[in-house]
Amino acid sequence: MQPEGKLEEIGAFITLEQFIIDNQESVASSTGAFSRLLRDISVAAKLVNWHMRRAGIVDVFGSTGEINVQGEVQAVMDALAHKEFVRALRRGGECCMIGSEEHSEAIPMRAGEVEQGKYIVLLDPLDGSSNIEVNVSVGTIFSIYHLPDGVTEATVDAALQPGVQQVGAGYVVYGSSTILVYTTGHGVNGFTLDPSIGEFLLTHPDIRIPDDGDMYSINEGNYESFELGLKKHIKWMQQERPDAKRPLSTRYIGSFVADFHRNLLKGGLYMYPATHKNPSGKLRLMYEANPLAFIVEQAGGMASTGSQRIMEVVPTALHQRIPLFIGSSKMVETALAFLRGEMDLDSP
Ligand code: AFP
Repeated sequence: MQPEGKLEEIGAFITLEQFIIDNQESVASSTGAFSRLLRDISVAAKLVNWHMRRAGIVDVFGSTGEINVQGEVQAVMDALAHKEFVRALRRGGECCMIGSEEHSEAIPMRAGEVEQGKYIVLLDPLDGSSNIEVNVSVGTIFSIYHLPDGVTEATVDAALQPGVQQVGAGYVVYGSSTILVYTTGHGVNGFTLDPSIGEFLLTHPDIRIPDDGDMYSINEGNYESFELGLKKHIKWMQQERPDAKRPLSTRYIGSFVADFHRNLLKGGLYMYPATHKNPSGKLRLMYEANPLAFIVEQAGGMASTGSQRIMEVVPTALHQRIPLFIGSSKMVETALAFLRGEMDLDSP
């Protein structure tokens, strides 16, 4: 429960740890393993936050000189964030395998040991990292699956499950404050890190995304390579029709997780379609699109490839890219109607 007063009443907030325990107790068969996994993720997030808050003071800007699996320059902070999550999950023992944007292969956790964790974690340790040097919000995105029944070895094939099989998903935004938002399929809750006590506190209980919004997010620099339906949709959103609450505003940070978080709280539409440069879209299915699709659906919104529900896509590769239309349900539905040719510039 969020207290009515001001933040001085810190003790009245529920901590993430307490929230996790309370929810674990409501599941009779729970062994506590999943709760421990979430705790490990939150510990890693705090460590990444600590590194982020020192950026500019200590030398964590710039690149490692490595090119990551996406063919992108790896930032020092990308590598640090990857290391913190792998270390926390390895130490915790509940995770059998990690798939990370910063590592081409799946990373087995306790190879050869009889007792291994039963969860697979796929993550983008630091989304939007090209923005760090200019103090723009960045974030971590994670997706959690069970090791499938009967599977004893945590190989990449075990991780290639459609998004509907996620047992948990979440993200952290390292912004003006640091917030962790997650779902286990029973709604969406957000926890703000209180730096004075080092705890995530429940500040955004039961998040619901507005059905409609007045902001859209897309890299319009790619306009020439968009398909016709999308070009029309953008022009339609820009029309001067005050009676229909248009034109809409554009908001594009270039950190997907930050754009998504704003749209989740205020209503909006984020699109990264196929382009000439990225014919399959730019974002990654397994650790960007799926986890945020799970969250947006749990909050009452929608996520689509343009022709299919994101969470029903059967994955073929760990680092697979996918076109993405995600956000408020009315806005996603309108985008899809334009793509199908059912709406046009003269539509109301
Ligand atoms: P980086 O992590 O390399 O900064 O990429 C960020 C990202 O994957 C996503 O967070 C942004 O929304 C998207 O790329 C921005 O891509 P464009 O620069 O092509 O718009």
